Amino acid sequence: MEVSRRQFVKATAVSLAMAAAGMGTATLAGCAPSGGEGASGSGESTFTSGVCRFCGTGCGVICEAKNGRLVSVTGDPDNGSSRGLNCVKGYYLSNVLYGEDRLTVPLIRDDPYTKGTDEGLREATWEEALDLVADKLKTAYKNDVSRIAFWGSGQQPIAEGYLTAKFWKAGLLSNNIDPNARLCMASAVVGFMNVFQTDEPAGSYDDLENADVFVTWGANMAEAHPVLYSRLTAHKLSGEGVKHYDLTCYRTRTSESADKVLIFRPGSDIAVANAICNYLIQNDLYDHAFVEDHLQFKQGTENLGDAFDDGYDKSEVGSKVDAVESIGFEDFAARLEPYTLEYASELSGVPVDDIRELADVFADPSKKVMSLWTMGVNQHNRGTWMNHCIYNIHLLVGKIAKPGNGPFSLTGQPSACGTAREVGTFCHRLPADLVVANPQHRRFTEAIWNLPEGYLDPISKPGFHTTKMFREMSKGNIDFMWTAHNNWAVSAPNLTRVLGVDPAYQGIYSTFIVVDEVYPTNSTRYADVVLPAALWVEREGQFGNGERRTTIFEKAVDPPGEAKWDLWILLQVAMRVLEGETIDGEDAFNRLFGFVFDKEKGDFISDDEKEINGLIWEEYRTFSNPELNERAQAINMDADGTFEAKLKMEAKQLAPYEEYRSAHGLTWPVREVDGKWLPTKWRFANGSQEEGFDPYGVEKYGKTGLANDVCFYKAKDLKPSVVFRPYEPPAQEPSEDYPFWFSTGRLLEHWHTGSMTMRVPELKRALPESLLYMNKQDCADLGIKDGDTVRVTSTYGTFEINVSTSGRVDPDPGMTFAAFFDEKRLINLAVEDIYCPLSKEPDFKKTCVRIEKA
Ligand SMILES: Nc1nc2c(c(=O)[nH]1)N[C@H]1C(S)=C(S)[C@@H](COP(=O)(O)OP(=O)(O)OC[C@H]3O[C@@H](n4cnc5c(=O)[nH]c(N)nc54)[C@H](O)[C@@H]3O)O[C@H]1N2
Ligand SMILES: Nc1nc2c(c(=O)[nH]1)N[C@H]1C(S)=C(S)[C@@H](COP(=O)(O)OP(=O)(O)OC[C@H]3O[C@@H](n4cnc5c(=O)[nH]c(N)nc54)[C@H](O)[C@@H]3O)O[C@H]1N2
Ligand code: SF4
Ligand SMILES: [Mo]
Repeated sequence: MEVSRRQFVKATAVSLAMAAAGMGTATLAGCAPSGGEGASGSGESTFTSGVCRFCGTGCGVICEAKNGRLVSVTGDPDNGSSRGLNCVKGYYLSNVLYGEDRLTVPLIRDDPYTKGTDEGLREATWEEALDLVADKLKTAYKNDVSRIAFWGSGQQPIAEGYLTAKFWKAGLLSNNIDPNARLCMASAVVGFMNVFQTDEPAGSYDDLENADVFVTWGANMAEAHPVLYSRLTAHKLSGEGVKHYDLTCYRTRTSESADKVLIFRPGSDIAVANAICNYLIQNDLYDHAFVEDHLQFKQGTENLGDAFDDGYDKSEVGSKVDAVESIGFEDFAARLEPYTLEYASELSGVPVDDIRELADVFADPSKKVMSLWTMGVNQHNRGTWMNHCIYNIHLLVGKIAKPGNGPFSLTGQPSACGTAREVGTFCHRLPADLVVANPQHRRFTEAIWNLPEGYLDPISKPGFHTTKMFREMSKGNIDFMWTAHNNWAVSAPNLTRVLGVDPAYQGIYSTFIVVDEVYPTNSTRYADVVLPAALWVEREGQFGNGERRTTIFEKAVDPPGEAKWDLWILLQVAMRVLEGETIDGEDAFNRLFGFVFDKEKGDFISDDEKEINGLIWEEYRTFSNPELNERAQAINMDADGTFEAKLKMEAKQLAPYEEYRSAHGLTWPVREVDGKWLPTKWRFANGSQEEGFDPYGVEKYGKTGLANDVCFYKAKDLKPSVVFRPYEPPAQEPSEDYPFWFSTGRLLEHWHTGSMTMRVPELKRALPESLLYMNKQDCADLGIKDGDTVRVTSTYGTFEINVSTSGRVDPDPGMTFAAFFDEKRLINLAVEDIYCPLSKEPDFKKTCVRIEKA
């Protein structure tokens, strides 16, 4: 036993050391091939397949359990997204389950004024806790349905997110449900919908082995998508002249392996992208045939000002931020003209020659280019616009939807795509790409949910998006808030306001807050009821990753103590809240959830979680495969003229549940060819399904012979939109009082708020606290040494943190960075909650601060 455990520790120590050492090439990103041996012992090992709990890379894993305990997690070579690799977080996944202070019994707070302290929570039975939660929810929703809210997550498994949305939207007729993905992917989503009228990237991770040039536009892949980064660097090292340009606001580990690092002033990325487009047009370097065959041009509302909720959305400009009008190619070119290389250089600080070099890369027809971006682009006061700007470049040169050629928006969370985006846990969405504001979309949803026509009409207006939800809570306008799979009391912007540190906003004390959690967190410190949840493979679930791959994680072990599957918790509450309610004379709960949950028994209809998940999947799948549902087929998809273009649900087919298990994950659209369910790697690229291409455009529209042999079959008029978006400045810029940029994000060892990874001793030791990374000269000017504690203050709030000039994040003068994994340093007390007016995603990257020695 000791020997193999030692071997395991040794193997993982190597990858951890690589991670901690801050080095930047493939294996050094902290990636290792399938890893350690399990702890041995007398019991038999059982092996289950799954997908990592952490980032949107979605690495496949094999879990080994012994004597009821998860003993090892290794890379799954059969998973197409990761091919056997895991990073250091994946390597330590089994330990994430076994922190000493797992929540194992429900907790109730009797005195709301103990919120925010370590006192006040007492143990309770499930019966008492569920009755209390249901009673509070029922009273609140009967009283005023606009005063309840659910805050979900891109870490919610698909089936759980689907039924949560169904309960909230159909059970309670409330749209006040939004996921943490609003803080993360919302700008990417709105960008996709505006440009292609369908969400999620056309390409796949296989582009990483097919590109000649990589451009990262605000993505620290070495820390945040380490396995994808190792595929990128491995391809770069293959000796085929592959290049990488890293556009960033500060040097990171990702910059270390780049051929060229272009450091730009925060927010000036739009000017750089526009200058590239302008250069391509002025020098006649764009793809004429592609422009002619595939593109339409637009411009939208401009001069958007600064968005945050108290008033902005209803203001004159706020109410028309989505408006666009068609323009001609010439108009588009004319709008771009001011964006000379010199002007962009002046705004961004990037040398003219560097911008030209990058533009020439896009112009070169012999180079396949893959653009990658994450939160630098999305968490941006013009985040949706910057997504547009990247598409504009790729579309002008036709470098899209072909192996190695792709604008690839990286997903952060394991199921931000699969759950938040695909099943409709946003306040404005329904499952699949449907939206609540569209009556035909509601009819279609009613058909699948077996609801009478018009039942969902009371929800025809979107509910509160995340920032509004928390701002309304802080004002005392939310009576009941339920959160799961997130830790908002650390991750939400402007915590000074949310947590009631600002005496003007004390709503948190009057809101009844329910938190489903696995560990005590800062959010549970503010909860009135804490419900202990099963963690990851303590139940079966599914995640949908950044390349549209849906993967099942199988149950490997039982949850500890009385901890329960989140779905069980949801349905127990739903059963109690909907007691006595009917739909068309039928019991409402049975109508909505009877297919999986037996009210008489007070539990699922079966103990087999595979069966329960399969049943939910099959219902959800009918949204994309309407041929499976007669009622759905009867809905006239063309009734409002836009529905057909928007919907074409069959274009996003999903396979039967068990296919995902046997395939270890499949990328949608998954189509049946000769009895086999085949995934798609390159959406819109005409070609055979067997080879991972997408025959749908040709089958449906007979569109062949167009430039690059692609068909954007979801786009209106089959043409994606190139939308002109001007440079507009960040909400705050450095001033005498607040002279530093404060940018925030993550580092390899820790996941988000650290609630899981800070409980893994090896990961905690490797990076025990969050540090403020600063430029050495700035430190010298302020008389600060490494390790000194400083006070960081913005117009929003203030916190203390220790300083580092180690260079792991290496900012130029005037720039600073910290990660948000450390509950003891609540950096979001000072982070602004100004958001992109189109996507409502907050800008976590550009708060201005002053720094003083504490
Ligand atoms: N280790 C680890 N990995 C993770 C996570 C984690 O918590 N830990 N979380 C996952 C999640 S949910 C997410 S969303 C991803 C995030 O992944 P990333 O977005 O890669 O990581 P961040 O640290 O948030 O952002 C850093 C990047 O933002 C850029 N940036 C800052 N300001 C600007 C700007 O004005 N414009 C542009 N274009 N770029 C700018 C910086 O240059 C830098 O490249 O990571 C995922 N992976
Ligand atoms: N300053 C700053 N703030 C940011 C960002 C930033 O870049 N800078 N990025 C934003 C982004 S992109 C994101 S995605 C968010 C992420 O922010 P959050 O999602 O709020 O943070 P997490 O730590 O991922 O919270 C997930 C919680 O779920 C718990 N958990 C784990 N498994 C389960 C389970 O099965 N059931 C239940 N009920 N709970 C479980 C974990 O213990 C953990 O506390 O943060 C945002 N906040
Ligand atoms: S954290 Fe991301 S890169 Fe690391 S193993 Fe998990 S999914 Fe893969
Ligand atoms: Mo995220």
